[in-house]
Amino acid sequence: MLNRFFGQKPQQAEPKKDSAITQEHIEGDSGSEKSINPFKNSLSRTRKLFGRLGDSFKQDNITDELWDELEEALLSADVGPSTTSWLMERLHQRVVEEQMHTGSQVQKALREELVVLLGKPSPLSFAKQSPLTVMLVIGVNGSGKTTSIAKLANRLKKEGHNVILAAGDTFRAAAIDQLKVWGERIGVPVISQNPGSDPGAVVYDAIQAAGTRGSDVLIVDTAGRLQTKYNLMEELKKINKVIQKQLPDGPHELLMVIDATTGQNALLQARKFAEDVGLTGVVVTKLDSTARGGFAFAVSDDLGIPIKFIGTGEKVEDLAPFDPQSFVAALLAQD
Ligand SMILES: Nc1nc2c(ncn2[C@@H]2O[C@H](COP(=O)(O)OP(=O)(O)O)[C@@H](O)[C@H]2O)c(=O)[nH]1
Ligand SMILES: [Mg+2]
Repeated sequence: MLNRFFGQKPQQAEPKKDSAITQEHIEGDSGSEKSINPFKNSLSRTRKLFGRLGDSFKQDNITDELWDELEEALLSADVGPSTTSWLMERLHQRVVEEQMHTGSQVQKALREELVVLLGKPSPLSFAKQSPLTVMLVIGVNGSGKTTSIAKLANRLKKEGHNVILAAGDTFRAAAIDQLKVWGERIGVPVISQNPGSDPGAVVYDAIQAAGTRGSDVLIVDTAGRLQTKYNLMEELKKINKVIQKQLPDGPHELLMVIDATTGQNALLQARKFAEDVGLTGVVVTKLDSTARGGFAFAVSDDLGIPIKFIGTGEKVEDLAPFDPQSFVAALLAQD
């Protein structure tokens, strides 16, 4: 038991107590922040799980009930068994070391540890040498790839980028059409070929088109089908080669879209991609339709790949750059 309380997570640096996390930052519950915190609405289902802890956090002693309720909330929110047990150990350890004796002290420590787990905000990387930044977007079918690409393109366009899209999911005619419809809606050109054509050829065309049109960002949609005859990883490596032949420093982002409602299962696949093709970031979608918002902590902790964006709904503007402090504030807000 003692061991459990003082266990150290392997390969995890001791969280720095002097990190620039102020209570004000973490609370994030002031009037103005409330209206702009993009995670507030989408985390409402998950927040309910933590809401039950409200009474225990108000106690002037640290009860067994608090620990039980906290563990249950973390597991129900899909923080995952390994990250949950690490957090519980870490908090027990801090209670002893810092001689905490009230529920609100534990609550404050929880907020701090959750923010530390999520790491620093990680913005998109853009090409430093080549005039074109290429972002490859991968993920299983239905995870929200195409929708997230449209949201991202719309966002980058609004920021002043000249964006072009490549319909690299050539397996399904509907997937090509879907991207085209989005392209028209947001006013961004889509380069495509017939269904069944080689995704590498589509990407080659798109890079050429980007040059002609003066585009500075190319976002590539890819197939998400996994079956024995079709090796997604090999296909991805081929696309990578096509890009690198023309842009040696590309692709500049390899983003994996993960549906939060599928939870921990998706981590297995993500880990494989992280190892084999070098993911640079994760987009977690459908946070709004699940109580598994704690999944974000498992992604950061288990995968060690930064979350770059969160999908907060089905509309084109429902994509928020990931900000750990606002995320935790929204998760633990008391209303
Ligand atoms: N509620 C919600 N739905 C989403 C989100 N992102 C995508 N979707 C929906 O998920 C479904 C599949 O999305 P799609 O982009 O076609 O997935 P793809 O097969 O990976 O390209 C669509 O109905 C989208 O509207 C999100 O953040 N929130
Ligand atoms: Mg798609």
